[in-house]
Amino acid sequence: MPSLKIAIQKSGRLNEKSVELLKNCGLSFENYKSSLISSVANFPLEILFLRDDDIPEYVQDGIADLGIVGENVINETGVDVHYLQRLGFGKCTLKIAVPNDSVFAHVKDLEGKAIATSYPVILKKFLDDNQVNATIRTISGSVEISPGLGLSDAICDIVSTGGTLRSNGLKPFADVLSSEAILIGKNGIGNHAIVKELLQRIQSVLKAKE
Ligand code: PRT
Ligand code: ZN
Repeated sequence: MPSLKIAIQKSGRLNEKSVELLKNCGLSFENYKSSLISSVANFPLEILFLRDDDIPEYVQDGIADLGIVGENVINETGVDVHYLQRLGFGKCTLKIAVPNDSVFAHVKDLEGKAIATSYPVILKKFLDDNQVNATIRTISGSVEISPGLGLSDAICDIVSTGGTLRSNGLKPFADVLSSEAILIGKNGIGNHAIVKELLQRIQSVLKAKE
């Protein structure tokens, strides 16, 4: 049988858990070292190691058949892909946060304010849904320091423990999106025999963890 391709994160917060999940499914392969692609010795699958931001589009365009990536990244890229399985790791929440001393009480209080984020698409939708007009300042990293620098009145960023917010004098203000790692597939791939077999194995691994 010709093999399928699954894209996972090359390094970062989702890499280890993605590799562990596939290994727990009985797949035998080398984790990313220098090559960006590994073949699985005992299953018709190849593993592509990519930046997480590229995974949704690779799957949408069919360069990879499957992918493991955070829901936040899927929503931000706005791709048309199929959700095959929620994976229960990489859990986090995209939140709006404000300086500890700020007096904002309602989302409406963000009207006319500047919000820094790496998630302009998701934030825009949230603000529109709440009928709030605010300036979105898109920055690619270190979003948490922008209120302290006078660049924004609030931020919208991923929070897990909340430690980063606290150490930057910020407090959570509104939840925008809950996220976890998702197994996605290109449209129509769900009925493929290899995908069905992999899904079955993933579901038993997840069940054993319950
Ligand atoms: O290199 P590449 O582009 O592949 O990776 P990346 O640097 O863009 O992403 P990475 O590895 O940091 O995160 C991958 C995915 O993990 C994210 O897209 C989320 O789906 C998920 N995830 C889970 C998180 C966190 N938890 C998290 N805490 N992603 C980021 N953070 C960051 C957050 O941005 C903030 O700076 O951690 C900080 C906050 O953490 P706490 O614990 O202090 O609240
Ligand atoms: Zn990334």
